[in-house]
Amino acid sequence: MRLFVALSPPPEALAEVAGAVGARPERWPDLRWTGSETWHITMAFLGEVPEKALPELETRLGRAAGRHAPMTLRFEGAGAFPSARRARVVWLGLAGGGTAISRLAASLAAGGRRAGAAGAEGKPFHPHLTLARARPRDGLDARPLVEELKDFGGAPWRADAVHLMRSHLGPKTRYEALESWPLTGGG
Ligand code: 3AM
Repeated sequence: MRLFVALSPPPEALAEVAGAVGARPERWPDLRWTGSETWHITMAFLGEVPEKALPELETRLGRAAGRHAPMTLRFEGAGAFPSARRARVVWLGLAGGGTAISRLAASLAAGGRRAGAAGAEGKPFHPHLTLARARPRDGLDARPLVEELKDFGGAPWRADAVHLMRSHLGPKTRYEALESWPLTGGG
């Protein structure tokens, strides 16, 4: 099964994001916009994981979560991967986590690796919420869109748990939360 670990922003924070996105999906029909019901912050991509690895994976992820403290985050700014000029992914940024959010992500990825989940090696962690993806593989010029979204700043919200998510790929990708662990460390 295809798995990743994510933060789930609270509904109020996601409502602000929806407000910021507004009617832009209609103006940018060449992008595949993510549905608000799928919005999350990916902390660690685990890739294909055999079902038999799940118990150990869950133990390790729970242990990692238990070593980190809750964080106060807010949505801020926007950008695109790999660049706004040839965007493949358009995103909103996340602020307030300092180094704690990267340390949590590294801990979760390490827990995944120890349980045999190969994940994504080498990519620097850049917390974001994916708003849209380009259809063509060579990307799309999203500079005006990123420019419009980049001044967005949301209210602070508390990230106090991580969730193990399963991707059900298809014409409309669906995510299923398999397990959650509170962030109970002292920071
Ligand atoms: O939450 P976002 O959209 O940023 O892009 C995929 C998505 O991230 C990412 O994992 C999340 C859940 O699917 N993802 C998919 N394949 C990936 C890969 N090979 C990947 N991240 C890194 N390497």
